[in-house]
Amino acid sequence: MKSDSSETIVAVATPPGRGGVGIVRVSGAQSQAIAKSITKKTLKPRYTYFSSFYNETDDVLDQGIAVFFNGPQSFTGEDVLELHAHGSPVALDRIVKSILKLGARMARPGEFSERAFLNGKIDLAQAESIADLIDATTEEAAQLAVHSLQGEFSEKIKGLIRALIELRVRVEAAIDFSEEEIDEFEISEMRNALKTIFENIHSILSTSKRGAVLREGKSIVIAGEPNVGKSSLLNSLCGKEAAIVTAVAGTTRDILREYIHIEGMPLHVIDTAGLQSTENAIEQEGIKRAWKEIKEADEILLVVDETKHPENEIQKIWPEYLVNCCNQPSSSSPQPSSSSPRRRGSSFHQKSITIVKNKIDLAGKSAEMIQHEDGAVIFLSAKTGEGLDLLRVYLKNKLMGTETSGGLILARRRHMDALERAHRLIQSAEKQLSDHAAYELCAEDIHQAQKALSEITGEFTTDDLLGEIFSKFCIGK
Ligand SMILES: Nc1nc2c(ncn2[C@@H]2O[C@H](COP(=O)(O)OP(=O)(O)OP(=O)(O)O)[C@@H](O)[C@H]2O)c(=O)[nH]1
Ligand SMILES: [Mg+2]
Repeated sequence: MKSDSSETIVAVATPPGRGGVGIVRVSGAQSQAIAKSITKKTLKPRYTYFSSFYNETDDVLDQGIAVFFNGPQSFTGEDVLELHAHGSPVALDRIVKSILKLGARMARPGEFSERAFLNGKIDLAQAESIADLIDATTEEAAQLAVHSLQGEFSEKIKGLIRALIELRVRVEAAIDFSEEEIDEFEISEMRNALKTIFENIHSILSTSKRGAVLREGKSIVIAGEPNVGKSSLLNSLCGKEAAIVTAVAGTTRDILREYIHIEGMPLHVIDTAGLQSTENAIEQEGIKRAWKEIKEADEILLVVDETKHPENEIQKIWPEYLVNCCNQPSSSSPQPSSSSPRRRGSSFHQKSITIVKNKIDLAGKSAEMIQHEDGAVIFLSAKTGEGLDLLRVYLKNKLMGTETSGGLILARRRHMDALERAHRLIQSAEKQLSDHAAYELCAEDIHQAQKALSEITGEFTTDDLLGEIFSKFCIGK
């Protein structure tokens, strides 16, 4: 696959708006001729020239630095011209218009990166990491994106693909022999190889899943009865008075969303209306919306007023949750929770709830965390801030693990889908080999697993997939 460099493309590569410098980027066969027209100079590749930028009627549009890169030694692998002008949207627009008149066309979103991929300068996972680096909102996410851009993630995938190809050759060699003719040792070697690959995929998947949290963030809903301090907790977590806090029960009606970071982990924190039976139509609507958020959240912080609810068990504090979210009977059912410990353990894993016992300053208690098999109970005061650090550390460890983010992979959903598919196929290949001695089917599973992994780096892709990936980039990338 190669890009069609006969079509020369142009776009402003710097963000819209005013700034010190604005860069116009051109890629394709006409780049050199365009450079000559705009600067009235013959640019030696990879040298910087201070120059005026002219239009077709020889008016000077701006002045700045011009650099010409000759393909394939350029970002896209084609001839590339960069004009570093002043960051004036109007001046940049005039330069782009002149270049369009010289025969270039406007670049589509992500087309520079797409050309770099098609010309083999970077693989697909690296191209995606450019977008991830640009979109990163935390230092950790930016660092992981740079690791992927440098090819660390791609190397892991390519290593797996090489191992799969090697194994497939061995399995295919066995197809032509009868079962008795195949050496036991050879079979056990193949099985071991499958096991190793399976474990490697598993480990990459697990670091990808944790890394994905850094890309996408998790959603945390703060729920509970009115007046327990939900909005106060939101405000303390995000460090500003985002939500209205009053002593009146039923203050919050609308859903309020704030984006925060805990040690580099992005979180969407959502404050909701207090849950209670009410005749008030506005509050009813707020409560309906609150339940919708509760059902969709990754995590729930159930806030409880410690001065009113000394219990720590969710069945006693929030029986409605069981009915609404877990299809379990509430604690008023004939089975008391204390007599059914097994049911307790299994039902709550459907949704992750952390109980926050608030207002410890009024209850005269100290900050504390109690860990249960179903989750944790954290005692804090949203008002004084005591115990908030316990909650932060707990959330960070729960959602991302206790290790540093260094070894994680900033994976995208499509990477994880491909890894999961490959994982299942390797499991099936192992079954074909061990249970049925079906070498042909085993080889086919290995082949499909190899194809799934090749989708990540882009060795095996469809035009639709490429279109979908690059269309999400901005113009100029
Ligand atoms: N002493 C003390 N008061 C608190 C604490 N947290 C909240 N409050 C007070 O409790 C009252 C209700 O707080 P909010 O944060 O508005 O409670 P809410 O759960 O959002 O209430 P609704 O929006 O009505 O559902 C306010 O007067 C807060 O100042 C706390 O930790 N200690
Ligand atoms: Mg509130």
